[in-house]
Amino acid sequence: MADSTYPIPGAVEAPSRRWSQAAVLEWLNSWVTTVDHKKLGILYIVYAIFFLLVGGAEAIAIRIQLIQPNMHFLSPQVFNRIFTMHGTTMVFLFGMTYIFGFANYLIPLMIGARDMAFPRLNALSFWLTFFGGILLYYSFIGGGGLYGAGNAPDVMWWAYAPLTERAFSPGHAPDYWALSLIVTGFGTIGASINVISTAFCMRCKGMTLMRLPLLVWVMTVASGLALITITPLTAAQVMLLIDRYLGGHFFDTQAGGSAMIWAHFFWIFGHPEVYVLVLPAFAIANEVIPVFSRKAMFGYPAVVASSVAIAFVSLGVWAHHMFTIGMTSVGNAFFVLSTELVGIPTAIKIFNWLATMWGGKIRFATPMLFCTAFVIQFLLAGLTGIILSIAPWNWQLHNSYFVIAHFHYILVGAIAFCIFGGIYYWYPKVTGRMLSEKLGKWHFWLFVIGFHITFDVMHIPGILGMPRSIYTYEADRGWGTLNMIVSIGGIIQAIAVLIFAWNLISSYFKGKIAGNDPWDAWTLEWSTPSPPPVYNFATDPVVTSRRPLWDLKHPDDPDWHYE
Ligand code: HEM
Ligand SMILES: [Cu+2]
Repeated sequence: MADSTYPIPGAVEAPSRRWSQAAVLEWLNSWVTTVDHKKLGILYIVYAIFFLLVGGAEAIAIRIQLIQPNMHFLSPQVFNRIFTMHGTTMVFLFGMTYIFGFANYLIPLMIGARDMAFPRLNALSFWLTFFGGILLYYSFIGGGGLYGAGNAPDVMWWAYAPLTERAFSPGHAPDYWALSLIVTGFGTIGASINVISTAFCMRCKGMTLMRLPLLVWVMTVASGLALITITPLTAAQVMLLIDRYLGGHFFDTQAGGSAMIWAHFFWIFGHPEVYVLVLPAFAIANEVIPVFSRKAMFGYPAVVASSVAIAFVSLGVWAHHMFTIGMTSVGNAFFVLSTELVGIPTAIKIFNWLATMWGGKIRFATPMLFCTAFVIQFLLAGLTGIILSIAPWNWQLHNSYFVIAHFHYILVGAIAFCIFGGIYYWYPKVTGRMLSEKLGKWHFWLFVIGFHITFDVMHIPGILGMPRSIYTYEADRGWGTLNMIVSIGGIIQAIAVLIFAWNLISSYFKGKIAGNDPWDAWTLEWSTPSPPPVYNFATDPVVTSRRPLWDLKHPDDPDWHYE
């Protein structure tokens, strides 16, 4: 276990650290100019966690405003800005970046490569994303300053036309929304191209497509989907800017344009986006669940096929966000059915995870706790999705709090849980030290409990008719107690996330030394020192099965027996 032959940050290097100005500059320079996939991966993850905290703080601000009727914690305008920034931050700055953090760090290590296919494009993609995020938050400082929240976007994260036209939004809020997301969008395009090229072209000897670790497969599918769908979003944003500054009338209903064009462009991106965010969460669960069940993943080809199927089907369901615009009944029927079709590959996935755990020797270390909670969570979220996909029910629940409860069930229940699990799992590889299991268990239980208090209860005011995106509500509606409970759950989740942040920092300096392979795992990254050297592998690996490290550890029972 304790393996001190490798440079462990904080342990071996700490005594020689000189915090002179030159040393600090050199350290900064090494991060800013890096093209190493591992450093870029770490940058993406740190960026994502930072914006998870920012978006979380915004969520808490929203929940304080709604904790009881007639609150005046935020002004209506600042509420709109904070609310828009929460959604935009969580989807684009946190969700879209954690993917490339995990993908960048892990894919080359898992496929036995030295780096990504295009290291410089990789750095360019990260910095585009980075400056897009800065541009978005810079909007807080514009006219009206911080207290009035400046020019921060206030058009909701879906920015429906025609609210975004100059006539209705004269300031710069929609400009910040569109421009910063165009910039991060270019980063996403570069990063996706890199992931796909790396998975197809950089595999070591013996790593056939049917031996790719499932994480690599699923991340590649998600990147392909991101590449396809970011295009209509970018096009719509450019059209919006043309409307606002060059006299275009794409979305201007008074001049013969159509607000529906926006809705279509946005949701042909927006719906698959859910799967761009959720597939990488699946990818993490696909690695963690088998290792902690001591069994190979059940039904490898079915996992691959269902991921590809989910990506395809998700491209044909976007108008379930638009049932209330008054489509024809044939249109409605098509989108109800295509939406429910996604249930089939999703059910296959849940079945595969359960079958992997079935009869396994399960170890409930923190990574496994999070991934198990995710599976249960995802099943529940799927059920609320089916409710919403039925057109007449959708008419009832549209724009109600039920919708907010549903998508947080999916987004927080899948993404947040799997990211947490994944970070507990790979932190030892990245830093050479384990995260504290004790803090991990606190983090886990507080987060699950807070999560259920918030989002289970949130369905009820939705059914009782509480609309989404409202600034405040009257006392006689009977939503007060429910909202109080929802807000308290949110605060419990925030405490859990702060414990996590503390764990990340303190374990970096004081955590138990991890060694190469603390979980007794079987993918290639665990065969390298922790942290891995710049060149990853001293000699190019050659693999003969899906679980190369298992073969080394159990030569009597090699993995290819099971393929
Ligand atoms: C501690 C966790 C969180 C809490 C308590 C929370 C709370 C909220 C609340 C209260 C709203 C406003 C709903 C309304 O008034 O209509 C909201 C909106 C939103 N949240 Fe969160 N949130 C959390 C985490 C997340 C995460 C992790 C994501 C995404 C990965 C996310 C994505 C969104 C989006 C996209 C909206 C836009 C609202 C809409 O579509 O109507 N949230 N959130
Ligand atoms: Cu959708």
